[in-house]
Amino acid sequence: MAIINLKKGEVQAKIVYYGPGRGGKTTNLEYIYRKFHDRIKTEMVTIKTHGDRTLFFDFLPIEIGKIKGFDIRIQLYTVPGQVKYDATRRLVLRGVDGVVFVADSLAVRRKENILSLKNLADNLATYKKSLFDVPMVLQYNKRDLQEEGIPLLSLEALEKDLNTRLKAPSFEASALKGPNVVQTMKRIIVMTIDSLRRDLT
Ligand SMILES: Nc1nc2c(ncn2[C@@H]2O[C@H](COP(=O)(O)OP(=O)(O)OP(=O)(O)O)[C@@H](O)[C@H]2O)c(=O)[nH]1
Ligand SMILES: [Mg+2]
Repeated sequence: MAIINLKKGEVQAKIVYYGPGRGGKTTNLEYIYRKFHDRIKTEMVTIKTHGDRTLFFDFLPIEIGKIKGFDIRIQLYTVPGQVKYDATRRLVLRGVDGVVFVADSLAVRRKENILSLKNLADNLATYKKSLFDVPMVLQYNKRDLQEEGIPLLSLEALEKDLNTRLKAPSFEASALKGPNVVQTMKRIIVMTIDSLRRDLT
């Protein structure tokens, strides 16, 4: 839940990166952390990893300055994507204001993307929310692997599988190399703040 302090003119919003295991959620936050180092006052918090698998969550707070007179603080989180950590995913989703769904473009991960989006819908439902009322951006990650000749899902296939009903803004990205990582984040921040503003008025 966003924390809105009218007296101090502060808004704090929670954005969660969700998606299948190994899809690149943690890599998104690592890229953002490197890129905006000067604006991020604390270290990126990575709570428990085994190898590069997230076991609990990552947390990255950023201050993005003023929008309409309000100081905006954004907290970025990632969930652990592995199927077995469902209880943790649900916990991290508590009070979410916006979601980035990071899909894995690898052709072999098609089913995992679809199941993870379904899992997001189920977990939002436990908080009486739906995919359709939480601001959401889709990111089709790992597009850089195209150059390596690795079979990827086409943009059309990803849109058909994941975005036919949602019709959310979507970005082809590479969390590893950087294209569209910041654009993804900016879009979800704008959508989230817009939706909070609507709630405020
Ligand atoms: N080539 C390429 N590799 C990527 C990209 N994004 C992530 N990876 C790699 O994919 C692996 C998994 O990335 P993570 O960011 O740890 O994935 P995650 O979604 O956080 O995974 P969980 O924590 O298990 O849910 C790592 O080896 C990353 O380096 C990308 O855009 N391109
Ligand atoms: Mg991770």
